[in-house]
Amino acid sequence: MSDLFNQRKKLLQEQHSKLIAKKNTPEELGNGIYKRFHNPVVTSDHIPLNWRYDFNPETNPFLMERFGINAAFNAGAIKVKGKYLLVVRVEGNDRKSFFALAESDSPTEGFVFRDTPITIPETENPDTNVYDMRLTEHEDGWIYGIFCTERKDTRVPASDTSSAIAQAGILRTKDLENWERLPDLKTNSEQQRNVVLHPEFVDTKYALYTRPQDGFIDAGSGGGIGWALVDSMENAVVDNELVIDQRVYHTIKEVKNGQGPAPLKTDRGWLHLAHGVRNTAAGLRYVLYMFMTSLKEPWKVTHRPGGHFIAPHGKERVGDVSNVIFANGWVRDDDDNVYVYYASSDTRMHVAETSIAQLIDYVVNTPEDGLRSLISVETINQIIHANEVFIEKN
Ligand code: M1P
Repeated sequence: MSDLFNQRKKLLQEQHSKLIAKKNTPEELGNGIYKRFHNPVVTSDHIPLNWRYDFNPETNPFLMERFGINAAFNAGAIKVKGKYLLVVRVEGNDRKSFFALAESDSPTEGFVFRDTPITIPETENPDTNVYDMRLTEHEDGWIYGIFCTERKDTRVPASDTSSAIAQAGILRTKDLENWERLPDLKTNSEQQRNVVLHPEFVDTKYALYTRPQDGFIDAGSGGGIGWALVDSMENAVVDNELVIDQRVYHTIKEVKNGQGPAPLKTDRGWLHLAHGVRNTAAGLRYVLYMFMTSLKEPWKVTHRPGGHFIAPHGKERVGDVSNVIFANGWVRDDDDNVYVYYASSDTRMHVAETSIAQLIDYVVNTPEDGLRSLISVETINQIIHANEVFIEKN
């Protein structure tokens, strides 16, 4: 074994261990709604070294990376038996995404990947790419993982090597080790992404949040967060989709939107986290927003706080696909703290800490988007006026 090999091996292992052991601290002040943590919780550097390197000095004398990892982002999240579990979208340098489970005893640091990535069985129609799993602990006793399965659009001319069709793949598991692949969701929509299973039966049926769209990127005449009921998850067929949260002109969800993780049940209603997309001269901008739906009728929106909940900030703004915040996982802890696991710029995972009480307050008391500049000014004036008795002028 050469000195070079040994030196590199030692350094790689030291740096990896140091990264995993790194402490994470919350920002001091925050906005009162949540606190971001300073360090990302999972990055491509967290991926185990033995997935990336051949440690045989005979076959890899330079100790080169053999399978590069480009990004670790858009993770589904769940807490099981005291462990915080992230089903991370890991993307290789070859652009293919796959899922891998990282776990920790802490919600905010120390995430370690299990020994191997998750092997997702294919259907008779092989997936080219799989990503963005939403985990739902359903009252039927299964944990479902609904993800996007992407395949080449074979109807286009041979010269078109980028058109794709996205649909919803369905998995279920009891232990997060053994995953059963069910048939893909069937809908009348040309494309589907951001499909999420509601955790409870609704009128004895499974309920899904969908995102019908015409094209792979463009929502076209589709778009909006849809609501659909299916009889079974073993053969999930959607006949009707009702759009419950539309795209709206000159808002943070003007171009498209999509449900984040499964909603959280509270005594005031279902808390929803979603992403909204708008266009800018610098390209699309993805932010998170929230809304609340009725407990008894989860397809009816009761509260719509205006604007974004989390937007790209500081270093989060730059990455593989810059100016993107995306979330498909959160964990409600036993003490009603909530950990929002969000990805920045399709590159890395972060966490923000809040609570059910804060989220309800935010959703119920944040003014709705007035859709016109004048309404924004009137809303601020109302706040100023109401504050007059409480604070001195500055
Ligand atoms: O690149 C930003 C995001 O783009 C897609 O989101 P949407 O379906 O709303 O367009 C997804 O590919 C997502 O994974 C990605 O983070």
